[in-house]
Formats: sequence, structure tokens, C-alpha cells
Amino acid sequence: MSRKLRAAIAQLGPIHLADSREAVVKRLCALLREAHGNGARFVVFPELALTTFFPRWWMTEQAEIDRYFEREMPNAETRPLFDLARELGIGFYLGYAELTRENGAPRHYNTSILVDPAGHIVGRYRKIHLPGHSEHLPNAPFQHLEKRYFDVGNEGFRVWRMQDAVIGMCICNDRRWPETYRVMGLQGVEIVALGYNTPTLNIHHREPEHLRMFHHLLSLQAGAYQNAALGLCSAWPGRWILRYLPTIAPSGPTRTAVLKRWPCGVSSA
Ligand code: CDT
Repeated sequence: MSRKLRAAIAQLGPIHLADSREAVVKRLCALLREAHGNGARFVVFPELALTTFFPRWWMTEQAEIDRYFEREMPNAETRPLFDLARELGIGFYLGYAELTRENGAPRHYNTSILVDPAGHIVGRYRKIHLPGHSEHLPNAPFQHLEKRYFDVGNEGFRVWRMQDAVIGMCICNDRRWPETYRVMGLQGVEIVALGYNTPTLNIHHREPEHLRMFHHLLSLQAGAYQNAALGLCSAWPGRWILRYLPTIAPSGPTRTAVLKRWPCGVSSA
């Protein structure tokens, strides 16, 4: 029996250090409405979509770092997004920084959630493959401090049945590793939802931009193809970020029409 789920990839424009959660959530709500207006019933937002990509900044005070983390979800600032999802009857994937406590100690995760069309959280994923570095690299063109600010995810790669599909989640660097897809594939995954934030420049190894894009598509398409799944992949455009962002795999089309409305917009497939 055939099933149809119209999905949208909502790519964000840059978020600045000074931008408030309230302002960002308003933008997410506008994208959700736009996606809904285009007939979408499921929307994928990027990695760490509620704040600037703060691993770009070297910080030493834990209180300063913790300002970028959410202690509960939903919370007062993100509630409007959940309410709107329920009003529109639309599900979504959202990436954010999660601060929790385990065995009495604080834990920091790079997290994504799956929210159903009734506005309920049905799934949570904590990023396992944390890239970058933990030391300050003052001579690098920019920092990528995920290894400093986050703990390694401790809940594995799981799938959830939602909107008549089996949906799995992963985040950015996870897409480059075969076990990400295979573990979900063995659970019958049909859609891999993935938010990402990939700098055009690889600060660790020289890699021309066209190879950077090639490897992005290669890993996503191969992982999805080999596990008979569809990848829905969303990021932010910006100076340091890979262009042609919204990616549908494995069929290959990279939907760039949205870029006419750069720096943000919705692409659907
Ligand atoms: N956000 C993220 O995981 N980005 C990595 C690149 C990090 S470069 C140090 C990626 O695989 O795209």
C-alpha cells in the first residue's frame, strides 16, 4: 500500500550571538507556516537551531557556555513552535543544545527531537560523533569546539513510528559513518532526518570545496541508498557553510530553488 508524506527542509539563515531565542523561534514558526502552506506535513530544521552555532566561540566560563543550552523542552521560549505545530497538524525535527543532569552531574548534549503533529515529543537523539577539537586553536580561521562543549550521546541510534513512517534521527557528522544508517536500517528506518552545520573550510585537513560537497552527498546518499531509506537533510547557509544545502537522498536532487530566497526558506519534496 502506498503512503505519501510531504516533507519540507527548513533551512535557516545565520543566527547571530546576540539573537534572542524568542526571535529565532519566530523565524522557525514562519518557516513552519510556509512549509504548511506548501502542503508539507513534516519539517526538518537544522542542528542547534535555537542559537548561533556557539562551538565557533572559545569560552571558559561554564555559566557563559550554559546560556546556549535548554534545561527543558519545550520551555517558555520554544512553546510557541510546539503550539503552532499542533494548530497546523505538522510534525518536525529540531536540533538544540540540551543541558540535563545524570547521577547528580550536569551533562551537555547536542540533541535533536522528533515532535508529532499533536505537538508531543515522540523521540530524542543525542549526537554521538562529535567533531572538531577541545582546545583553543587561536591560529585557526574559526573554532569548532563541539568536543569541548558536549558529552558523547548515550542513547544510540533509534527509530520512531510517526506519521505512518519509520523515522530515525542523527546529527551532522554522524552522516559520515556507516553505523549511523546501518543501526537504524536494522530497525526498519524509512526516513533519516538530519540537521547539520558544515563549514565550507575543513580546518583539520585541506579539502577543496567541491570535494567537501561531494563527500557530503556521497555519505548521505550511500547511507540512505544502502538502507533503502530517504534522507532529509537541513542546514544553515552562510559564509562558512556548505552551499546548496537542502539535500534529499538517495535520489540525489539537491533542491536549490530555495536559495532564490536566500538566506532562509523552505524546500519540499
Ligand atoms: N556540525 C558538524 O558535525 N560538522 C562537521 C564538520 C566539523 S569540521 C571540524 C561535519 O561533519 O560536517
